Amino acid sequence: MAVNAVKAHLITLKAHKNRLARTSMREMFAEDAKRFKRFSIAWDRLLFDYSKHRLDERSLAALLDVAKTAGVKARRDAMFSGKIINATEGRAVLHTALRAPSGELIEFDGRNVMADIAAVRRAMTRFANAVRSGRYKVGGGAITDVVNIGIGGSSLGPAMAARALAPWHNGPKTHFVSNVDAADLAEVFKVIRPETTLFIIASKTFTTQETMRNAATARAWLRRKLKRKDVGAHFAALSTSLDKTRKFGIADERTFGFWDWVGGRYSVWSAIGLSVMIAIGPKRFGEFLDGAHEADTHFRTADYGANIPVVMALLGVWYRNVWGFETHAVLPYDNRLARFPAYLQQLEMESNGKRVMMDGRAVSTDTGAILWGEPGTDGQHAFYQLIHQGTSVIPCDFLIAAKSNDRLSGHHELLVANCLAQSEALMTGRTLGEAKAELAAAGLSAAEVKRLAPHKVFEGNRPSTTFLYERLDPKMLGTLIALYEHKVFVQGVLWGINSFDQWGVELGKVLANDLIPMVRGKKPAGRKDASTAGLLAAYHRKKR
Ligand code: G6Q
Repeated sequence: MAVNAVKAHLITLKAHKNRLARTSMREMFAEDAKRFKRFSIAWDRLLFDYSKHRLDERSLAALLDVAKTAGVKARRDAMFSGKIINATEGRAVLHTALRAPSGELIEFDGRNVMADIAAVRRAMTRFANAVRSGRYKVGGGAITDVVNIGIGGSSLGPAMAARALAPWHNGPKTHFVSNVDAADLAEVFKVIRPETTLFIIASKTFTTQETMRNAATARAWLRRKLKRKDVGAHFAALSTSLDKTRKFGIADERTFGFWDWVGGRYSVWSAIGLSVMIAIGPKRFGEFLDGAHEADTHFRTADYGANIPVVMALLGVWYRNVWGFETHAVLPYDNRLARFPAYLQQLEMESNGKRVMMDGRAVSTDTGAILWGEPGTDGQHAFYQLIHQGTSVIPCDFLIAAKSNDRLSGHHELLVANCLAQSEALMTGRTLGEAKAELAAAGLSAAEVKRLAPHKVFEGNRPSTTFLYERLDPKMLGTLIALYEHKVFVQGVLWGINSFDQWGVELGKVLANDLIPMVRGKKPAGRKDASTAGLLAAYHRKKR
């Protein structure tokens, strides 16, 4: 029977919350000179500072107890060793094998999966090198542009990573098309030349409606622009479904496989990463994998109290289930991590947006938080107002590099100062007395001070974590992603849910297929609800 370990500890955790509700972080920092040291983990190239949380040693110990009693270790070992932990789909969950050293023995179904992984990696490397060097030639010569066509897990990872690792790009330009909205592909068509473009069709199942539509449109576009016999060489495929890639007309030697034990949102480490490998080269792609493997080792070996993903998971549970905060913001002070929040949105919300436990019973506590975010400093000039003074408390993750990847002087110090200032302001706030004193010092009349002071008060005591890393390079990116992956995993175990299925996306797909003939005007709305039928009728009227 599935267990919700958080639920089992809720009374104890709430008692800690009630105790802590009477004090503020500001006071806790004043009382404890060692607070920063006590509540931060200095690991390898990364400092994880979680001292600005509503947490003391006793409440942290209570949270660590949840992890200890939830069976995290057993389930972690089951995942790493290839047990079928994705029970609703009958699958193992082995994305960690994709970044493990090739000498390791990891078995699934009586096969050493490491040999299969190495074979695909070699094929990807050969192809990536040939494309990058210009040895792979199409009608127009060497490839200048690579377009990854895929959606969800077959797009977000490579698109996010390609953007994050732009300073390492020394291959063809990369583009990502995911949306079935023609606008997505149309904009890319404007900037590529058919003669020198490679389309990578990334789809595990090779049936996804949006991807198949975009792939067919790309093929038709090439057929119009090139000689028909030349078109095939402009396609590669990333898929587990060889019969379907063949049917589409993509040669086996340009089809790179993966396995059903790689979940879509965990697939950037597999063949799905090919566009990134082509952009930055196999060596740098290897460093990306190494960074993730280091996080895997950390997750497997560090004590829970010094284990970054375990602490991340517990903080998430602490706020979601005990304090009742519904959302969580990820705020990278790293412009190239602009798509990181969107990537994490899928990772966390698709994995842990569940309402039943493994055994089908209702989960009885809240699960995955609503994750959102944008890069700082832009966000500061937009939505941070609500984070500072709104009525909702939003725990934040700040991410910042010590070293910039860009040589333009005078920027990075400002970026760092802004990042640190935000977490400081959220934590310390500004009391009414301080607000009044500041206004008085600025020369305002007593009446004006009284009128304006309430607006200038910052409640403070608002929680945040800061990830301070050396530099955003391929290895660091791999590490950061894997830390969040394991956070999600731990939370899934704590809530007793399956983080590796996504049935919630099915119904919309089924209904979209049902609606297509009605949208095309080939079938009446039939027994659709009045709103859907009304919208369809209005659509048909308006498009005339
Ligand atoms: C991820 C999901 C989902 C999936 C896409 C694309 O975990 O399963 O986002 O990646 O629906 O699926 P295909 O790769 O099969 O086209």
